[in-house]
Amino acid sequence: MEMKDKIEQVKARFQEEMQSICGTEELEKIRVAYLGKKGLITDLMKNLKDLNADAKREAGQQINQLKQQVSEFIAAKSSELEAALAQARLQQDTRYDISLPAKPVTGTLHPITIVQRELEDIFRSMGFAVEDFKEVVTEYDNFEAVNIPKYHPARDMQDTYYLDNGQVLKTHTSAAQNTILRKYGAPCRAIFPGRCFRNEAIDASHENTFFQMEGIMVGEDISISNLIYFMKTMLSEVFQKDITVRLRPGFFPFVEPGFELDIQCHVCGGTGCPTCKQGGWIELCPCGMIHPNVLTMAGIDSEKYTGFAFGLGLTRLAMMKFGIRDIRVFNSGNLKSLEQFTIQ
Ligand code: FA5
Repeated sequence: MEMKDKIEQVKARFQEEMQSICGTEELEKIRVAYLGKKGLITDLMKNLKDLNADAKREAGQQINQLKQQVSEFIAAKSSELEAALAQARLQQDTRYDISLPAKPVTGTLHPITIVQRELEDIFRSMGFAVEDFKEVVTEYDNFEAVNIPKYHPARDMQDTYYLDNGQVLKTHTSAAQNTILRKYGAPCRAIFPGRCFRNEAIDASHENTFFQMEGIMVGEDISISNLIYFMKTMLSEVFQKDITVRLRPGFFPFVEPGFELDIQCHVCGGTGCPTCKQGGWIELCPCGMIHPNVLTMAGIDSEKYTGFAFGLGLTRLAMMKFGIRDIRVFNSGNLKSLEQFTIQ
């Protein structure tokens, strides 16, 4: 048989065989049968050596052409089969459905996070913005901006951690007052929960790392009645019942007048226990009318505007809400204790 005919024969056979291909494995077998080391096209190449120069050139070109056609055809068929396979897999595969809602995350929230979020919701519903603030702050923000000048004895009220760079670990959330007042101007209402640090001796109700939640409201006619209203609303929402509170005069350089709001100890019901140091009351929320100096330092006209501020002891509130007797539980990292609290 002439070389030309042999080539045509291989070509016709390939075209016929390709008609019935329906799988990638079959296609691979065909590829090996034609293009492999012992394949039909490779065989044709080997036969070239028996031809004279002219015939060799002509047949060589034809074989190369055939080889190229076969390679291209196989590549195209291979992509087609793979696409069909992927499509079939997608249709059968029921493992992924991106429209399904995510499974609930396992684990529990820390009791302070639970109370903090609850308070944020309560205050948001009363029109307060919720703000976050740094834990490392300047002395100015922590003291001067809230009317506690350098060398003022009031600095000793909070045993402060000083850093080498002159900054301090925030001793109270009041450190954010100046920044928040400047950010919103007057009128405004905002709360800003945060972690505070004091170099204190630790006992059942004192930690060196604890949480507070500051709140401020500034406007043209804000008075002590507004303050009492918001405190009462907040506490009755948190405890879902009327709770006994008392208001005592309290001194804080950044409020005038200043008060201490105590709540009756929830752990012992007011009879006295280590949590309330046998007194029956827990100091929970100092508050008062913002000192005019603080407003002025934040660029607010203190002749026109008044406001109240409070510094809720968030950690202590969580103790009362969940009946936790010892504050050290919160930072203990003891999951057995911490896992049991849920939103009520
Ligand atoms: C202050 O920190 C004031 N900045 C609060 C304030 C804000 C007053 C705005 C007026 C206006 P005091 O040091 O009392 O105040 O702390 C406030 C609350 O934080 C306390 O009532 C208490 O509930 C909580 N607290 C204070 N120290 C600790 C501590 N070591 N461990 C746990 N809670 C604490």
